Amino acid sequence: MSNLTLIIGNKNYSSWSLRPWLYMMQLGIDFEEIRIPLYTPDMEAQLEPCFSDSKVPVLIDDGYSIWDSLAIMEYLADKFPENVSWPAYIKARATARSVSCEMHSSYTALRNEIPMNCRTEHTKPLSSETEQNIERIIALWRHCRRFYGQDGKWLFSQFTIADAMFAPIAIRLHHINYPMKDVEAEYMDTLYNNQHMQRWIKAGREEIEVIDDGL
Ligand SMILES: N[C@@H](CCC(=O)N[C@@H](CS)C(=O)NCC(=O)O)C(=O)O
Repeated sequence: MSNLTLIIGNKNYSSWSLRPWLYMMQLGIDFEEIRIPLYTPDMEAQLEPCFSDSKVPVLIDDGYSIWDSLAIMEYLADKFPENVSWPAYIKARATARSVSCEMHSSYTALRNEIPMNCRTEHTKPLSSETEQNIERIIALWRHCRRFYGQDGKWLFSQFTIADAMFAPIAIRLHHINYPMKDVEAEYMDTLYNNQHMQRWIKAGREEIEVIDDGL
C-alpha cells in the first residue's frame, strides 16, 4: 500500500496534472490518484486540508504536501534516487533542467490559444506568437535529441522529467495537426503514443465535465 497520493484535476483539461502523473506512471511509482473536477466548490473543499496553492497537482506523502508539478517531480527524484529522473551526465542534466524550467515558465500565447483538451480538434488559425512558441519548442526537442538522444527515443535517450514536462504539448500539437517531420515527428510519436499518455487521453475523453476553454 503506497503512502503517496497524487491529487489531479480533470484529465481532459489539467495539463499540469498530466506531468507528474505521467512521470509516476512511467517510472512505476506506486500511488493513489484522487481526481477533483476543476473550478468547482468540491475542488476547494478537497484541497483545503493540505497546505498548497489551492491548485492541482498536489502530492501528499504521508500527510506532507508538495504542490507545483515540477517541485513534485523533483521531490520524487530525491525520494527515489534509484530511478532515472534526470540525465546522469552533468551538462545533459543542466540542459534537461533548462528546457524543463523554460517549459514551466514560458509560452503564454500557446497556453492561452491552444488549451489542452483531449477531445477537441483545434481549427482556428494560430497567431504569430503561438507559431513562435511552437517553433521554439521544436527547436528545443531537436537540440536535445541531437546532442543527448542517440541511445533511446526520449529527449535525453531515457525518459526523464523533461519529457514529462512536454507531455501536454504533444496533446496540443496532435490536436491541431501541426505539420511535423523528421526528429520532431518521431519524438511526437514517442510521447503521444506512449501507453500511459494514451490511457490519460482516453480517460480525458470519457469524462463528463465540460469547461468552456474557448475551443
Ligand atoms: N504552477 C503550477 C500550475 C498549477 C495550475 O495552474 N493548475 C491548474 C489546473 S491545470 C489549476 O489548479 N487551476 C485552478 C485554479 O487556478 O483555481 C504547477 O506547475 O503545478
